[in-house]
Amino acid sequence: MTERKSFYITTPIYYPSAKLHIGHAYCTTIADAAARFKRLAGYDVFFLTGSDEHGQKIQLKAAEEKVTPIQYVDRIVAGFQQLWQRLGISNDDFIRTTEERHQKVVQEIFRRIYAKGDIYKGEYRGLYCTPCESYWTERQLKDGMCPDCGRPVQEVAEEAYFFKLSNYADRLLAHIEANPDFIQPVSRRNEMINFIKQGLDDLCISRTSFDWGIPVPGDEKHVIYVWFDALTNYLTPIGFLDDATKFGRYWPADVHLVGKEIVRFHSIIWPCILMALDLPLPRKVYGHGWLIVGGDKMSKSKGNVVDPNLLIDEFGADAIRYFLLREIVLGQDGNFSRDALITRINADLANDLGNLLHRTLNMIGKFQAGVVEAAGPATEISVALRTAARETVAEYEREMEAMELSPAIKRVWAFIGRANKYIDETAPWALAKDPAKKAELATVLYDLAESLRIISVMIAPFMPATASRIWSQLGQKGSFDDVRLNDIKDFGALSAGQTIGRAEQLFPRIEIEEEAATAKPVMKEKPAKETKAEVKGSAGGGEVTFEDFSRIHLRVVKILTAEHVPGTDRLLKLTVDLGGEQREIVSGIAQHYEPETLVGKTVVMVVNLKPAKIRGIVSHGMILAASQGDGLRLLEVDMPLGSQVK
Ligand code: ME8
Repeated sequence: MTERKSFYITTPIYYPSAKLHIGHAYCTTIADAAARFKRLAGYDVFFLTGSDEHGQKIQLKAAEEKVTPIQYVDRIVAGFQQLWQRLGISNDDFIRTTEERHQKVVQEIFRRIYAKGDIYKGEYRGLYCTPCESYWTERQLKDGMCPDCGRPVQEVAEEAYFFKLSNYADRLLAHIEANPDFIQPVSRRNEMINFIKQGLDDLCISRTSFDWGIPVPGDEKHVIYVWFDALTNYLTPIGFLDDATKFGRYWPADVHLVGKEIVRFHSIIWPCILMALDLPLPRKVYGHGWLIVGGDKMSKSKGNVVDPNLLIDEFGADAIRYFLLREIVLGQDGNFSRDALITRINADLANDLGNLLHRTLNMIGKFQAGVVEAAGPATEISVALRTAARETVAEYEREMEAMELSPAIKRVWAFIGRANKYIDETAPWALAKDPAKKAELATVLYDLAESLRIISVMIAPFMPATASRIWSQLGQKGSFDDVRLNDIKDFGALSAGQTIGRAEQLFPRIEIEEEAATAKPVMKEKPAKETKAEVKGSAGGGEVTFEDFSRIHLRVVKILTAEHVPGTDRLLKLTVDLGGEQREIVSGIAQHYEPETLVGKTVVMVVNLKPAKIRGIVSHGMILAASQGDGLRLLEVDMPLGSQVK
């Protein structure tokens, strides 16, 4: 038996200095789609993500919260792991740099490179801002002062260990030039070549000014610099020190997927460390672009940080994954907006994909009593559809192998469009009326069910939960995990005689209704709309179960701006901060509050309310108020932004 080809892909290990945002989710989703595709293509895949937990910044954060550093990171990292689970991330391991297995690797690597003479003790000189506990270079200063707090800095010198990066610059340059695919995209590669050509200084790899890190072996007042510690994470879980077979199978890594700002660490420092260890270099460092929000870089101070957990609550993981992978071309920056997300969900998922599935299952149910019959003789139009399916699978494979995810998705959607058109062209409802056309009808319905089976496999890397839902609605047996790309290369592998499963809607349309200006988008005495829950037998009616209630997500938000909606006397347009993310909402409270008195109030908002268009403004939520008679007061609370109300 031939050994299966292996594929090792990594994401950056993220800092637990704050909660993860949609940019982190973007990177991890790309890596997940690539890993899932390779599994589908029959590779033996190892997919790694994790957390980068040491360093001064984390130590300061923990001190601010009056907990120990490990208590602090344990809490945040549990949130990382929960997010990845909710987003359907299929990582094979999760590396935390505070784990003992990692500490051993870092110290061993330090020892080996030191023994070789490529690490030496020297003096680190820098400009230090005591109140900020930060080192700066001359260039980073603002008017000679600390760029963070504006206070004077002092020149300090401290004993430190250095890695002889300079020893490896020529070999590295030769490697980059001989391997055009090593750094991608090409714009990043050119940047790196220019950077190396300017000359590489030796790298300071230890600190004595704080102690939240891995101690230098034999000189424990030093801790190892966070990047030296972090980069070596890629070796730890694949058995660098303890499992030579596993290590041989997965190293060198096939792809280190990273954001463009850290390509330099991965394509210069990391290869030099590996050369010093006499280890082969990774095959590829891929620098993806940044997600921007409303045309701006995400930042806490701008309040435009998008929380992926809230998006999953509202739209489900697969819709978010689809949007990120389809909308943004790998390697380029891309914009995230809720409106664009909703448009994609409605057009591509509810309409194109949802309708194809719904129409097909409906017709098999109605015209063939729910059993997919064997195809009759192929018609010209059927041959054309089958050819399109084969070509789509072949091109999809080529693009996915090249990590061209967005083009691959577009190709699958072109085929979904082709299959929808096939329904219109063949008009199965007309064929069903004519007994002489039974065989022709069987061909059409078989072709559609088989197309959907093929589509479900192709979308599995992007939308794993949706793929297996389609699979079971088609009545396919067995676990989706056993499906391989080879199973869809020949059109016609779907076995006839199978009973289809229960049809379920994949993606409900997100209605953005035009609401009348008299709409009451604040909660009055009673909820404006009852939930879909069945209301059983209570005298007052309107009883809801706890599950019904917990579907309503309430959070503490702060009102940032408030203004009248022109031409109305009841409506105000508000911008609110959910603790990072900003939303626009329309609220019918103008008769109770002057806009300027609202700014700064901390109130409660329903965050997963269906968006509604009111007077041309899309309102993404509803704030709660209590009212009696003509009086109305918002529910103000004294809790941190983003707190859940339950
Ligand atoms: O740099 N758009 O961790 P980090 C897209 N611990 N991707 C984004 C993004 C955005 N707006 N913001 C962040 C570190 N990312 C180090 C890495 S690796 C050995 C050590 C993604 O928490 C992107 O992949 O700052 C970026 O490179 C990474 O998160 C940085 O995460």
